[in-house]
Amino acid sequence: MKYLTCLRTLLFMATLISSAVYAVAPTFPDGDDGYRLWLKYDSLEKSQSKKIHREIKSWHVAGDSATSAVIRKELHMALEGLVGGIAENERSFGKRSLLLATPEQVPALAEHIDSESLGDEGYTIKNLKLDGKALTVIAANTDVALLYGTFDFLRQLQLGKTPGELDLVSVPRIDVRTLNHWDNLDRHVERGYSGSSIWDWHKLPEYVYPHYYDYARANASLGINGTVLNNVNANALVITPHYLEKVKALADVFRPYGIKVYVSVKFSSPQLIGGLKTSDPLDPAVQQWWKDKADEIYDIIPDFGGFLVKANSEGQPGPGDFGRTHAEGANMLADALAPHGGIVMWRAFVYAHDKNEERSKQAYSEFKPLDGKFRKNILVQVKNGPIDFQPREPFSPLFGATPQTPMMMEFQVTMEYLGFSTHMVYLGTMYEEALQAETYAKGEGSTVARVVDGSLFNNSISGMAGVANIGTDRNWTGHPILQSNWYVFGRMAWDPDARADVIADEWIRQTLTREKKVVASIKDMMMRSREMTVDYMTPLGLHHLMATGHHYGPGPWVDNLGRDDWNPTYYHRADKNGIGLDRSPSGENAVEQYFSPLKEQFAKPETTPEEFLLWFHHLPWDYKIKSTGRTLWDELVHRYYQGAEDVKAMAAQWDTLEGKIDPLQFKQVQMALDIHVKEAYWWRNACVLYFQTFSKRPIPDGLEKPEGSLEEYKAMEFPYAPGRG
Ligand code: BDP
Repeated sequence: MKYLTCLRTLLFMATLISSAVYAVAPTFPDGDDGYRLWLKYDSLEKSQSKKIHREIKSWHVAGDSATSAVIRKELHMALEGLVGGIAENERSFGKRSLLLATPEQVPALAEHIDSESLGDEGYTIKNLKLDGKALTVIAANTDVALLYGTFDFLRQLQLGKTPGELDLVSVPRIDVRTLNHWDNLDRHVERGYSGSSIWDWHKLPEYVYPHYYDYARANASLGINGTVLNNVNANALVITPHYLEKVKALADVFRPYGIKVYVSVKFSSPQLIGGLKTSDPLDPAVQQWWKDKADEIYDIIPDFGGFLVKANSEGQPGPGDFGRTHAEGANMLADALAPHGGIVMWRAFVYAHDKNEERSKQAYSEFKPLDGKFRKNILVQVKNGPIDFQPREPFSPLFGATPQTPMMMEFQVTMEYLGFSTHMVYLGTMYEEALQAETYAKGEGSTVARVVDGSLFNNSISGMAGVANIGTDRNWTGHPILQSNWYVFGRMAWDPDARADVIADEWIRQTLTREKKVVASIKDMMMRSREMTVDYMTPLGLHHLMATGHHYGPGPWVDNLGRDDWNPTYYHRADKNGIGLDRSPSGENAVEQYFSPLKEQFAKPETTPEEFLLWFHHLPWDYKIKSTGRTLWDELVHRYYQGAEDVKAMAAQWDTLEGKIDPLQFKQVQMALDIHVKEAYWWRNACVLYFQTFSKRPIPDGLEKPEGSLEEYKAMEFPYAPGRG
């Protein structure tokens, strides 16, 4: 008995201890890990679900291609999740069913749709009667377009619609809609902040991960139809037989999803892997080598997309090494690919070593004179701004300047210059700003969007590329909200006139919550987030103030790099008189590259939009800022402070969402915001303290002193910051 009591006491104490341990043990919320992206298909509200069941009794996919199989699988999964499942009718379509078909598969459809205007990728979703049966129809000319229609249909359901209400036509405005992966063959991702490369090159071609399929689904859901698998700073090996087998394995996975594979090639490949003595594009042996290489590639991958090329830029080889032009280099590759239907995306991100021209002007100087000299299967790929993916830049003056050469837009989706994957910055507003900018190339209405979609100059091909932010992180992009940048890129590549707020809204409702107030709050944060970033990093048109190499954090003081135009001091030009880079006619005259009336507007500080003031002008510290009446110095400081405070307020706003969205997603964003706030203040303090050494003016009244000392900030080093080039 005594023994038993003793045992009981012991057991009791053990329970107490273990529950105490349990109580204090740190816990981490369970929840949604973000892997499903915006394709979650969680159950819809009862009333909506009932209505859907009333409207659709069964569904039928008429085709029998690999793509049709993908559509079936997606519909099964999605309808199961959204409304508890709807039966597939494998043989035909009955009354009140959802029918997915091309007019070839169901000829009676022909009179109901305008096939010609849909092209190969457009689709329509509408309600109509066929053989006396009321149907909801997703119709298109190809199975891939039907897949796009399927994803739109599912998106509409998730946005609260029911099939009976749908009546839409959607045709992509841009032909080539690609992601660019800056992924190396060793799986390091240049400027990648979401883990390693999702391509496991070593295990390919035999080992194919499920995430390759989910990657394809996600892209197809946005209409992205191409992927460039490897870094623009290319490794020549990617087109050797060993790697082509691996590329083929990925192409096979992606084909049913309408996604073509492309690779970045090194211009000197004939020498590096071909054993030739030169890579001169006018040398017949070199031309033959590329032709043979193209034949070899298309033998293995018949629908291979083509090449992306970074040439004569940042140390990469190119035609310039042999005294040839970019057009001569690009044409040689285009000629090799043309018989197979392939294209060349030739980058205009060039700034030559030997040129003494201000950097923002060089791409235009190089490419404008080549207009009309490129083959028909070439797109020149231009970054949105004339420098390099900065938080804010005016649009590149190449847009609109080359009527005979299609300019393909290149956006950065990964956040190299925008705080990596811990700053919560929605880039939709930045993309929209660039695409909606007026070039005035053919008078008013000549927006960048119309240059890029080819409609302004009637180009026969058009394209948009996004440098991917995707990696092996479970949530793909390292930060739940940054998935929206992949999403908005894809949606704007489909429709360059789409609006950032509409897209943010639809992304939130599919990914995070459908609760109105919560949606509104998250959208509000997303929509303001990029402007805050501009404020705490590079307000008033400042740019390229990031630290050296990794670009993590502020480094406005850096002035010792190999090239003048790699130094932040080159860009801000702060001195005792003022700050900013004079690109007006009295300075570098970069404004001359823009059409009137922009060139006149940008020529004078009074008519330059404030957000570009220091991009185009070097102004005295006492210069009066029109919108606020403050001096330039006071305004600069105010903006730095405002940006940091806005981020802090955003973090507090996020905190109010606890319990209102998935706990794990909430927590992940909250933790990232802790870093974001800290780093916004770091940017603010470091930049203000540094610029103060020139302005010699006090921190404006009412603002606290920046914490820390400039010396401390300058001494900070981050040898292991991710994503290095
Ligand atoms: C710069 C990046 C560098 C890229 C380069 C490019 O820092 O890693 O290689 O752009 O676009 O912004 O080629």
